Amino acid sequence: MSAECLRALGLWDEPRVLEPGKAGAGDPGVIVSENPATGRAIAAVRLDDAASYDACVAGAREAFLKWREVPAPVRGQVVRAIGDEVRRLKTPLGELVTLEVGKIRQEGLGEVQESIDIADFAVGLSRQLYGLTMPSERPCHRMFEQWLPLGPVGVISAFNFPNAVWAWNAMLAAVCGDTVVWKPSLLAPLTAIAGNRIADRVATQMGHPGVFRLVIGADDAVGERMVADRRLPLISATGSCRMGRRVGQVVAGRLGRCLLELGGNNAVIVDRSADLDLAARAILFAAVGTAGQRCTTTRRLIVHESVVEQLLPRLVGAYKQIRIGDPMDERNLVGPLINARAVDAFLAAVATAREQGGRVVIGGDRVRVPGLDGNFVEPTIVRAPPDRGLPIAHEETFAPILYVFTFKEVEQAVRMNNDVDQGLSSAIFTDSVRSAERFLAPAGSDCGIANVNIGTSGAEIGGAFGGEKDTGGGRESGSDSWKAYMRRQTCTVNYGAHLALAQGINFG
Ligand code: UN1
Repeated sequence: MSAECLRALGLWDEPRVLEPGKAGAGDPGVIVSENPATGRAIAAVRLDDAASYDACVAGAREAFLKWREVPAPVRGQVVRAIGDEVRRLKTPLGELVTLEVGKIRQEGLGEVQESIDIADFAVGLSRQLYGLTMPSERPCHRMFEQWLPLGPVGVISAFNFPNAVWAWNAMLAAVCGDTVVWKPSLLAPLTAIAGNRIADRVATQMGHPGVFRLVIGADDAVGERMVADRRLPLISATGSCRMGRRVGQVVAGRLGRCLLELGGNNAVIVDRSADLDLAARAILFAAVGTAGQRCTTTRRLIVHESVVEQLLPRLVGAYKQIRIGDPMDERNLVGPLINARAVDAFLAAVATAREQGGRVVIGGDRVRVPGLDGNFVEPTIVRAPPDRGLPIAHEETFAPILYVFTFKEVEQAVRMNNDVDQGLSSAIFTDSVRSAERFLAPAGSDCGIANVNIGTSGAEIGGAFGGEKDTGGGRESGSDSWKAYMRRQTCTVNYGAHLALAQGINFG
């Protein structure tokens, strides 16, 4: 399978992709991409250095000077053709995601669908980059705003959505008239090469080379240069809060623009009136899907004390039926964590939870899958001690651990929802209009995403995606997120023969 999807995507034709055995052992200019389900090498990838980074950004700048002059609907046609090509290659690309980052095949395909969806969205958007017209206070004056291309955009992406998050940025940036310099996670370089190759090949065939660019390198060689680079007016970065703080500070230091999509510590509130079957199914997907490695994963469950003894057994029953193993095997719902470090972080969090008085209801250990030397762990539920906090639940551990708390009044549940540093996604399960509306009111959830009777993960591309507080404040994907990729210009035209000053000033 490995060879098949790599071949279908043309990866062996890429000069920077090497057979794993052919890479010089210990060569610091090369990384090996490993399959997290088997621990085996898939291929080796040659890294960029300072010089190739520089050439890449210079090329992106040059391409930008031409691309910005292409009419937006024509840019949209290029994005449309890219979306069509991704549709054609959906299966191998989805399987490559599974192979390289270990998410189950259904989710690998779902991720590629998300990229197709945002391409479709961007095509429509290419005819809707609307500005406003304002009435001028002066006679014979017209005042309006227009949105203009911004420049080459730097995109930094994480391992867990190695195709879709780039697509959210790249497809919008492209219709907005920007070129893209993409620095993917070093844990998913092959998916990045495949995704960028499709976009670049299609755009080049249509006469627009150099719009989509890739730099693969370590943070010190490439990442730091990129965030400090004044040729990139916008840096859009997805990853940890620690990474985002660094990016935010450096970009602010050069007065650049940042779009930050950082950690989440998302909660589901289950109210006393909730449909518990619906809630249990949604919690299962949101807490266990992608082996708990989405930024939108449900990490905390806040349950009304009158229903917790009904809900928990249902969840435990469902957890017991989950099959863990090879993510390519469609019978499995949970694949591996990304690497051994993630397994260590999982085990450490479970141990800390125990020390802090948490009770492990199910799971808590690593899993040995016969025949596979992968990073598998058990989806885990930890019950917080009654009337005491569980400090570890304030941290985002990128693994399938769900901490369970109880509440008496919905206001208290909302306070608990908000009582973490991050503010990405949140949800309430309830059949009470009053509870649902309290959750959505100004004193309700403080997150960028607030759902009713839907889990915290699996957002559609049509809405703006992102969160508040330590999540970084950025919004990507749908709604009017495109505005981050353009510069706004306010224009006033005097078509009269007199110079009229605003604010009624009479100047001589
Ligand atoms: C992420 O985990 O970084 O809402 C993105 C979701 C997906 C995107 C997640 N559509 O879960």
